[in-house]
Amino acid sequence: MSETINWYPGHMAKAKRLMLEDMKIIDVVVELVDARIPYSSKNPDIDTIAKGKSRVILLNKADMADAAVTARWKEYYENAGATVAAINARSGNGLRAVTEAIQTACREKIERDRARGIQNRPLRAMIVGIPNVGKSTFINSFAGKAVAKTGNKPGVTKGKQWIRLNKSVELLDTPGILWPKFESPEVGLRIAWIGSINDQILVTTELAEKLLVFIAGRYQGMLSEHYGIGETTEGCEHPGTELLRRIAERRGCLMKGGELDTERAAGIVTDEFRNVKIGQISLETPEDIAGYTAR
Ligand SMILES: Nc1nc2c(ncn2[C@@H]2O[C@H](COP(=O)(O)OP(=O)(O)OP(=O)(O)O)[C@@H](O)[C@H]2O)c(=O)[nH]1
Ligand SMILES: [Mg+2]
Repeated sequence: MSETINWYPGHMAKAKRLMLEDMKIIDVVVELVDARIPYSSKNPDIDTIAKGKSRVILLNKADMADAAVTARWKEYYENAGATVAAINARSGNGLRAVTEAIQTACREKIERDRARGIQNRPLRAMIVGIPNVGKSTFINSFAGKAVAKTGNKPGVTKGKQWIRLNKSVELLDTPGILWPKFESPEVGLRIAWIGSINDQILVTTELAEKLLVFIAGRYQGMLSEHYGIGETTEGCEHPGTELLRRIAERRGCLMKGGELDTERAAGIVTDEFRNVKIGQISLETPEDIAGYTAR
């Protein structure tokens, strides 16, 4: 992995062009971000694409994040004037608030229609977000049936797809897109941690080591509780490597010659983090992004 992770294949540039074209017939843009990284998973390009449109921000996968931090993010975006809801698209938790959020965001438009004598024209919502954030899962839960394809890896949805929810709302599912250049290595790192960048282009051990250092620093006691390892790395030149080695030892990750298989341990850490086995972890707070461009 180079200093800055970058992943912007051609199909994402194309998807972005198509989204711009569709914007003409869209009433509201529903933006899904990952509740564990509500800033880093928010595509700055959407601000340009959705210019002038009503917006709703959904903090998805709230079940995986630290609830106290999610509450602060909700407040953060509300203070910035957005309509926000924290949800779990998989279980359907929080979805009832979404209908209301969409109606609130579209209130002006509904009133305009009414003034012109247009009645019951369905609201058209475009569902956008980075790869693997849960767009298709959200659509299925919201629709109450499996209409969109989902999967736990980035790039499942290939083209756009309209889904008619009921008489009053139509949804457009879109492929997940990233942007050409992440503003900092941290943003790229966080997006990689949650699994929105194809793992094949990343170095698992480096990602896992950095994740362990983050968790040991911010969620003290969590690693020792889950892995039964000591967390102090005072005096260690490479704290992340040290933590990963301790986990490899505890989990019996050994290579043929008896050496520690840290690559296998890194795979375990990544999987267990992404399956919320280690704990509910938020990877950034509003303070962490102070000094970054607002979005
Ligand atoms: N725990 C949890 N898992 C979720 C939630 N929402 C989605 N997922 C899981 O996240 C993975 C990705 O979901 P998708 O709906 O395919 O994501 P997508 O945004 O459509 O992804 P692309 O089409 O690749 O851009 C799946 O394994 C879902 O089951 C949630 O709220 N909580
Ligand atoms: Mg999808």
